[in-house]
Order: sequence, then structure tokens, then C-alpha cells
Amino acid sequence: MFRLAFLFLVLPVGVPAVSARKAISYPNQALAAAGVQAPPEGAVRRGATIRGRVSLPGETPKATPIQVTKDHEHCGDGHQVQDESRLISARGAVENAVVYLEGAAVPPSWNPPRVELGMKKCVFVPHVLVAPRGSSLVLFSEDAVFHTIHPYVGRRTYFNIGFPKSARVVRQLDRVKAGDVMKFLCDEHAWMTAYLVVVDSPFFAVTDAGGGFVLRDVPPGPYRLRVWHETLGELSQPVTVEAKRPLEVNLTFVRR
Ligand SMILES: [Cu+2]
Repeated sequence: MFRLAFLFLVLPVGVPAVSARKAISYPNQALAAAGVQAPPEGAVRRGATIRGRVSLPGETPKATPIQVTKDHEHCGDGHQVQDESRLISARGAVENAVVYLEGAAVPPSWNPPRVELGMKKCVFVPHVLVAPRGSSLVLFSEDAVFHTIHPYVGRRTYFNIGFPKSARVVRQLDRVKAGDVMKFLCDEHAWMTAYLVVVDSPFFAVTDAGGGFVLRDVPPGPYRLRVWHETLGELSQPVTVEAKRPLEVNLTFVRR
């Protein structure tokens, strides 16, 4: 385990520096697609976009693939699965970090989104999720082998559902609180893990392969930007959003 501190940098910019081509969660877009009411119109009209990147400078040894030890005919790719606990590029980009804005008021009429966690070839997909308390969690299996979805909050079992074959189940995230991290295991396959970070904010994302994230339509105001990563730990820093003024926020884990 790395021992880490953090540095940070906030740069107001006119032109976004981070392209967002893959696997970023855009809360407002996702909510719109799900038919969920957006934040109040006035706030959005004056809102700003926060873009940034999460990184860990320096050389990180390439993760060793995890050996599949059971159900070889269904699981993994070539009897291996990727270790997604520290997907860090040669340039230090940190993928699968959760980024969210603390202190952002959730409008009373705002409906939490539905988030999905699947099982494909004996891997949880995606490996990292973020969702507000009260969200619906859609669980599904595409595999013909028996799985369980067994999430823990700390040492407490949240539920344990068996999936003898392809199926779909919906559960509510109503017995968790902001800041809880749910760890998902499968009792049949020891290598299967996933994480869900519970937040109390409508502005959240999971970083892409370039370490990038985007939070759109953030109303003006002071906030704290928080980052959670499975193996690197947590970062946070204050940010102040001004009306229609884009922010670039780069958050950097440091080894020591
Ligand atoms: Cu399994």
C-alpha cells in the first residue's frame, strides 16, 4: 500500500484541457436520459463546468493479471482477469477514481438515478460505481455460471443475492449514508470485487483511462471536491465555482 499525501492545483481556464472520450459519468446527462428532473433552471443557466484529472506521478508497476481458479470454461479471458484495483497509466493517469462535489444542495424534487452493476465472464462491470443515497441499483448477470452479489458496508452484509443464471434484480440504496463505501464480492469467485461510493451530491463522476472527469452545470458557490480511490486513498480540496466560469481542477496523489 502506498503512503500518500496530496498536492492540488486549481486553474480557471477558458478552454477545457481534458478531452472526455470514454467512460466518464456525466450525472446530468445520465439523469436526463433516465427522465430525471434536472437541477433548477436558473441554477443551470448560471452553472459552470468543472473538468480535471486525477494522477499519481512516477512509475507504477504494471498490475499482474489475476488467475482464474474456477469455472475456466466461462470465466475470464485466457484463464485470467484484469486487476482493476490500480489502473494507472505510464503517464500517471488514475482510472476508476470517484470524484464528487460535497456541499452541493440536492433539489427536493430531484430523483436519484438508477445505476447498473453487471457480471460478465465472472467480472463485475463496472469495477467502480458512485451513486447518491436512495438510488436504484440494477444488478444483472450475463453468465451461465452461479454467482452471488454480496455487498458489505464495513463488516455488515447489505444483501446477498444468488444468480444461478442470467437474471436481473433491482435493489434500493436506502440503508446507507453518504460516505459509505460498499464492497461487492461474489461468494463463488474470490477474485470478483467492485465498489460503490455513496454520495450526497448530484455532481459525481468516475475517472476515465486518462484520469479525466467532468462535472457539468454546477451552480455558483463554495464546495469541497472529494476523490476516492480503492488503493490510493482519498483527496479533497475546496473549490469555488463562479457563474459560467469553467474550472480546471487537477488532483494529484503523491508517494512518500
Ligand atoms: Cu461469481
